[in-house]
Amino acid sequence: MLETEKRAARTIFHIDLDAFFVSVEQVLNPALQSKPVIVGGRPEGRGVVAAASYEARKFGVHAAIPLARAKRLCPQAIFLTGNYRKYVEFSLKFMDILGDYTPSIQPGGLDEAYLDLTGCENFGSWRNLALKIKGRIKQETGLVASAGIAPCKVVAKVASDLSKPDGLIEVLPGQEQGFLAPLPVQKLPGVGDKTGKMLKTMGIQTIGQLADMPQGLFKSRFNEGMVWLQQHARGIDDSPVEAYGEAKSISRETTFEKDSLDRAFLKGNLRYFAEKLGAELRDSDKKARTVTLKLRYTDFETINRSTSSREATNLDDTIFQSALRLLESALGKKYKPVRLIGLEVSNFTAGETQLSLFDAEAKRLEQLDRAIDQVRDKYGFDAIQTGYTLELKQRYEGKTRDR
Ligand code: TTP
Ligand code: MG
Repeated sequence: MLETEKRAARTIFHIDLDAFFVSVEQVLNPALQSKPVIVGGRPEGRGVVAAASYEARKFGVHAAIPLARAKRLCPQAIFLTGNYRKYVEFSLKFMDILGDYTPSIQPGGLDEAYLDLTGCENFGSWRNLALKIKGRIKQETGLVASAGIAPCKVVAKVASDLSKPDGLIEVLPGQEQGFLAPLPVQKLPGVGDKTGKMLKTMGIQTIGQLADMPQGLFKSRFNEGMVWLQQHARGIDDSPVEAYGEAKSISRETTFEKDSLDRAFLKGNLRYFAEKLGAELRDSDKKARTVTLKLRYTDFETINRSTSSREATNLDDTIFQSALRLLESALGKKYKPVRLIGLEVSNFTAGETQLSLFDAEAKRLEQLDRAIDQVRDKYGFDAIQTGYTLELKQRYEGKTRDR
């Protein structure tokens, strides 16, 4: 093999926990094991299924179907409301285990991650390493993971998905396209119901047919931005394993429908902004040294107050505490209602170089915040509430505009 070819070949693992929310419930309450269990809420409610055990899946129950329908399909199922905090705790343990094998980890949610193991010393086969990781996950968390090994991310993900439950599939370099070809096109990440139906009307049912579609025809049906889909269908995906992208925005502000003097309400808004800004900083792997509070009073007087610290941060709570101190000193004994409140973080440093990264507690908090970001990215900001934002939500639902 030529030197350049050797360098180009990568080893990517995709590891995804089986029936994650349900499995956590089963670990915490072994009486639920081997039973049809559904997390999402009461079947008489209006919600949808978040997770279903494999026993429940035999009856046709799966994520995103209405709970009422799940109840009709599987009347004997045990329905649970679920608890995100517990899932986040298990997720942290899971990610900690993965972190023992490489720093190059890209979480795709609470229960899945890509690992780039290219160039890592491996004294056995990749397969044995994956089995070892699966074994540790089982032993240390009680959860079952499935794994895909491939030279690129998309193939690794399809492989782990196909191997479920408790599976492991390795796709060797050169076998990517052949592995994908016979699979239904819906197995390819990015092909949802809509694209799947559209492809079906064109007679395309397998990933192989999508890969072989003449380029002109593909371009006539899909816009230029979709070229990657056909590349993926051919097992080609050069995207690196990377945790975080570029941040776009660093400030948040809201004009109230009704001017307010209620400090708990103002604090709730700041907590919400601190969580949003913290998430954006973590997302772009940045930390900020300066926090600025903006207040506009009922008479349009506008003030900006800043505080800077030597140590940069991307933690929700650190940003929030700075904002609170600024709010207290800005309001003082003033009793002038506020019509606009805003928060900004600035004075960035790149995340890696910060001392706090070596501080175990700060790192743990950061991981927790990141895990919460993942759930919110997938299922909406409301999926997880802290005490402050919950109060804000209850007081103020639908009345604030956040830009
Ligand atoms: P998934 O990994 O998609 O599903 P899963 O872990 O339940 O099952 P498996 O991987 O074995 O197919 O999602 C992880 C968790 O995310 C899932 O346990 C619950 C949550 N989730 C939702 O809340 N709503 C959803 O629509 C989906 C798909 C997942
Ligand atoms: Mg899963």
